[in-house]
Amino acid sequence: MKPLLCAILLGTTLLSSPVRAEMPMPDTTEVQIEDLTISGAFMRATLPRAPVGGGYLTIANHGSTDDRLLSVQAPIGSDVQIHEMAHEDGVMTMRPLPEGLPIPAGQTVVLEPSGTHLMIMGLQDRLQEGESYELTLHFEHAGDVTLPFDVLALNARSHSGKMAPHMHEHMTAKVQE
Ligand SMILES: [Cu+2]
Repeated sequence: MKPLLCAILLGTTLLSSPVRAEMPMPDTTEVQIEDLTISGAFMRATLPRAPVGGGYLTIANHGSTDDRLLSVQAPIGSDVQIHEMAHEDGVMTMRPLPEGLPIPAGQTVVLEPSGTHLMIMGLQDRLQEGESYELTLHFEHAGDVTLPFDVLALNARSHSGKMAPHMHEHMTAKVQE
């Protein structure tokens, strides 16, 4: 529903020539870069010919300096946008954050279905459950980090199996809002 809405709103084209990077599931999806801990990264599987896919992760900033997720690159899309959800005339819509996503000092930012998310535009191939793709995140202060995003079920809500218990609690709380 939301990826479709996104496609309608933003209008994307399908590219041919699939470039697929299949790799074994990593032992852990928790990655540390400078003061940031990144965990629970996943994408949702897509239907055939879906032009966009959703990516989700949790970013904790343990430092005393605000950071910002400036941009993201994916090997399977023409572009990755950082989207936030907003109410407009009583309808939930998504819109890009052109200045990036703030990761305030001492806070944890959760990108999740129905919330802020990564939108992989111009998907070159269907995202199939069980695959994993490496996405590169560019942070203003922490720099660049490349980490695997496992492709989970079409309706997956979190990568809970690999998340720290307190993260899972946090996400559950958010989902119930
Ligand atoms: Cu979106």
